Amino acid sequence: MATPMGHNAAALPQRHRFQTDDPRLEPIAEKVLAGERLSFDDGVTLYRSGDILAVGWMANYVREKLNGNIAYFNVNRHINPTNVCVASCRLCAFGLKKDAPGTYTMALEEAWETAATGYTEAVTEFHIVGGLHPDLPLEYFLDLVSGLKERFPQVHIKAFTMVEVAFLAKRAKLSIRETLVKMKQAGVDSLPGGGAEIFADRVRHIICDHKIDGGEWLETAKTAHLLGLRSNATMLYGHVESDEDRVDHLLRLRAVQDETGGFQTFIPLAFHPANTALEHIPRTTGLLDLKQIAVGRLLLDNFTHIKAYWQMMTAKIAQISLRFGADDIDGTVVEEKIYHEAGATTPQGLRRADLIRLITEAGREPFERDTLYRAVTRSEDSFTVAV
Ligand code: V47
Repeated sequence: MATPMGHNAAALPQRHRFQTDDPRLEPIAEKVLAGERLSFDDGVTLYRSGDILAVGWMANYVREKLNGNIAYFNVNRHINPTNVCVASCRLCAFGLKKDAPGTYTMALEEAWETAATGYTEAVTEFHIVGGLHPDLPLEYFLDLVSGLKERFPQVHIKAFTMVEVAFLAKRAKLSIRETLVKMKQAGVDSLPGGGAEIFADRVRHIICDHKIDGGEWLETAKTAHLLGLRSNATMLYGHVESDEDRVDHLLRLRAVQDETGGFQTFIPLAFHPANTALEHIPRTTGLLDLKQIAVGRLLLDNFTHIKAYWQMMTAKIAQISLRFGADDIDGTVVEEKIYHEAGATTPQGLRRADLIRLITEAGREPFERDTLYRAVTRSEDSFTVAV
């Protein structure tokens, strides 16, 4: 699958002034400057180094080589059709058991109305994910998507994590491939990157025991890619995982990307402990958040984009991360629920102008993209996507 680049006009002169007080980073920097692939041990060394500026410098070097001075954003809306979930993931504050107080499930009309709210900003993407509902059949989700396509034909539908796909396939007694084919026919254009968490079994048993395992997540992603559906990939960090677990996760993503080329963006997600069964774990620090972006950029040499999801890491850290390896800060989002149930204090949405200010102030060039990283050009309230 070709990566939609080609608008890399703002290439910057590369700076070759690597400096560090950590001698273990010297051989890694040599590899980075020579464009060589980093190893498992290099990844662990990067995580363990205290020289965040040197790690960030290397990541920024790669980021500018791939994406010049551009920083991407989009105008999107999240829709979470239900918070009812059969899984009891310790990491999650969003999903609830069917009969618990506070559950909701949108009727189709309600989901379509939610999509229309705030549409005046000319949304180019609906991001749709939700709980694993025991009673909602695959048809509900197919009708939800085809109804959205009918009403908003120009909006890209990025829907259903690999975990939801696998769950719905099982319920419908279909293969993963058959389920994805039906989703694609209904109007799903790509898949979000959620549910990956950390692939290592030891960690999955603790934080999300009821989800598909890491191998199944990767196989589902591969199947989607082979059907021509691109997807994102995430990693949830800052809970019970080790540096080795993080590196293992990144290298397993890199291996699939070598095979399919179907991942668009890597998005590290900081664990938010409030209201979860892991509430005793402290929140991640700004330093770890930046390190995560940088190490992701350095190890995932076959991913074009690294996203600093501002909702998760705060707009302040997302802005700084544009100099630590990130080239994308996600979108307007409009109505985030998953992180806000888990104690996020960021606003539930930002306006287009806010995103542009964050990027410009970081000395980057704002580039409004659609989900496939094509340019969106606007005139007053209409917009077109340049293909
Ligand atoms: O899969 C759930 C994570 C993910 C918590 O693809 C939590 O463009 C932290 O995947 N603390 C959903 N994280 C969000 C997601 C995403 C977000 C933005 C863009 C894209 C994309 C994907 O959030 C879940 C899980 O990994 N999550 N609960 C929590 N308490």
